Amino acid sequence: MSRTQVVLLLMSVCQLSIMHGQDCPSRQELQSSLRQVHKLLSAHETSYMQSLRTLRKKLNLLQTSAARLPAKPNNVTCPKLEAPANGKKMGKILLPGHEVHFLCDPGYELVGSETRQCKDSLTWSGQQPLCRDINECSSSPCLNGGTCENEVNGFVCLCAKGWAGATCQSPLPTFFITITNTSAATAVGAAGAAGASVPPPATTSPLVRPSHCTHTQGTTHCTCDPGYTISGRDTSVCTDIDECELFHMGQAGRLCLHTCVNTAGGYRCACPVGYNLTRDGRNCKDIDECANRQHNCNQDQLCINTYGGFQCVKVECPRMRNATYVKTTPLRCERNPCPLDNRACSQAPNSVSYHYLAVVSDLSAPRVMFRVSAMRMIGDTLRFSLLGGPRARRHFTVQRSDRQTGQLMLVSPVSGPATLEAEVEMSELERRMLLGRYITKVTIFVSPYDF
Ligand SMILES: [Ca+2]
Ligand SMILES: [Ca+2]
Repeated sequence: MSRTQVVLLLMSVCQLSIMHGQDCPSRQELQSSLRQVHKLLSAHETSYMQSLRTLRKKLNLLQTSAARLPAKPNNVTCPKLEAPANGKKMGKILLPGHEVHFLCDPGYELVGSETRQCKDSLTWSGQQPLCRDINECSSSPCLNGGTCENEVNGFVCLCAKGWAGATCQSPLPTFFITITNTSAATAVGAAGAAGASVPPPATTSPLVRPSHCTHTQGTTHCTCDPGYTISGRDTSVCTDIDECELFHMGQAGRLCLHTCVNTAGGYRCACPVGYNLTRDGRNCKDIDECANRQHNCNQDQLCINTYGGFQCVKVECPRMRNATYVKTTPLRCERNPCPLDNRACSQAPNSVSYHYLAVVSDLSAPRVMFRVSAMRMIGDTLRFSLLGGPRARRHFTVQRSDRQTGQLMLVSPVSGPATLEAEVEMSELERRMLLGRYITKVTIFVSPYDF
C-alpha cells in the first residue's frame, strides 16, 4: 500500500466520521496515526526488499544449475537389443512401455524371453533369448543301427550296411549289396586300368564291356566288372545291370526315395527341384529356402519353409465393422478395447493367431496337427470348436485333449500339393456367460511328395 493510499484512507475515515455525525480526529491524533502508518510502511518495505533479495538469489542459483545441465537429455531409452543368432528381433522403439519380440529361424527353438519390455527404470524385462538348434536326433529316429546326424531343421540317417530309407527302415536284398558297394566312379577307373590288357569292346556303348576270362585246364571262367553281368551266351561281353529296373519295387525296398537313374556300372538317385540328395545318395532332403535366404518374400511377408518349396505369407489382422485389431506379434492380432456397452465389439474374437505348418503328402490319419491351450483360465469352462463349415470338416475335427487344451486332428490322408486351412475357436465362459473368444487360424502346406 503506497503512502498516498494511506492518506486517502485516513481522509475517507474523516469523511465517514462526519457523515455519521462524529468529529474528525484532532491534528495531533492524525499526526500520531500518520507516524504509525509510516513505521508500518517502513517495516513492510524492509520485508519486501528482503523477499526480493531472497527471490533474486534463488533465481541466480537456478540459472547456475540450468547452465550446468547437458544441452539435450539422454538416457531416456532402454539400451539397444540385438537379435539372437539364427533369429530375428521385432520392434524398434526403445522407450519405456514398449515391447520387443524375438523369433527363431525354422529348426531353432527359443530359450529365454520371447518378449521383453522397456521398463520405467530404462532396463529390459526378462532375459536375452538364444536360438538353440533343435536336436532332431534326440528321439533316435534312425533304425537298424543307422547313425543320426543332426542338421538345422532336420536330421539325416546314415544307414548301416543292408538298410535304406529316410530312417533306415527298409532292408536291402543281400545279393544287391555286394554289387553296389563299388560306386560308379571306381568302376569306371577299373575299366580304364584294365583297358590295356583286354581286347577292345565289341561296341562303344559304355553299357557294354569285355569280360575278364581265365583258361584253366580246358575250362574258361569269365567275370565282369562290378555293376556288369554276362548276359546271353557270349561270355566275352558284359552288360550293365540296370539296377533301377531290377529293383523297381515297392516302398520297402526301393533304391531311391525319388528317381533312380541307371548309369554304366552303377546307378544314381535324383531328387525333384527343392530337394538335395542326402549324403547316403538315396534320400532327398528339403532345402530350407527361408533359412538359406533363397526366397523372394518381401519385407511385409513371412517366409514359411515347405517340403519341396517355400511360401511367402502376409499376416493381416481381421477387418470387422464393430471391432478393430492391432498386431501384437508377427503372428497374432489382438482386439483393441471396446467402447462401453458395445455388445457387437465385445463379442468379436479377443485375439486371432496365425500358424503355418508344412507337411508331406499322404500323411497317415487320424493325426494331431495342432494344439490350442489356454495359458490362464478366468472362467469355469473352455470350449473348443472348428469353424469353417463342411469344407473344413472334410479334413479336420477338433477334440479336447485335457481341460485346457484342444487339438486339431487331421481325419483323412491328404494328397499334395494342397493347401488346407482350418480355424479353431476357443471360447471361455463363466456360468454360461461368454468371457472371450480366441481364434487360431492354421494353414497347412502339403508337399507334392510323401517326403
Ligand atoms: Ca547300372
Ligand atoms: Ca523347402
